[in-house]
Amino acid sequence: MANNDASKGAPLVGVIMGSSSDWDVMQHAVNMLRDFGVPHEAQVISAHRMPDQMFAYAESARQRGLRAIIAGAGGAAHLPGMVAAKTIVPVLGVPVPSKYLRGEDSLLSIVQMPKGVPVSTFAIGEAGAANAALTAIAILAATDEALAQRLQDFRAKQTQAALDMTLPL
Ligand code: RP5
Repeated sequence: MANNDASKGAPLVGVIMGSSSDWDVMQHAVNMLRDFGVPHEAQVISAHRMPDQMFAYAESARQRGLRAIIAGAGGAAHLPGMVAAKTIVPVLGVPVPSKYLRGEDSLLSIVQMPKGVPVSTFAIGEAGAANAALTAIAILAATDEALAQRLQDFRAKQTQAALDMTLPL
């Protein structure tokens, strides 16, 4: 079941993940999109447990107006690659930490796409999820000046925070 941020119109970014257990990580993407006021949707789509729904989601994504898909998965993380195989909407892959290999398996599963069907791959865990959202925002900002300004302001705030840092000398 999709959770839409419906107050802001039709979703421009889809956030999908292989399990509700991925939410701890993937919420960082959703929170970032919400902070920037980007219309988005979020839902569980498991590549190996709901392959038909995964294909339907990917096949309809462009027509529904999605401009980017953030896909998070752990372990043998085939969700981002299989979604990318079925749509030309940019897919941003987030490796979710796994129980035994701590996400190195997820990272390699997502990043090693064969030539021709790219998945832009991010860091393992919450930094990756947040940065995937920032990249989706940057994609949208190319044609949305107000959003571009909010992204510039976000960067400026980070710069100021770093400038204000002191060391306990
Ligand atoms: C993957 O398997 C999911 O993306 C998740 O990271 C992992 C474990 O899923 P659950 O067993 O917690 O549902 O499909």
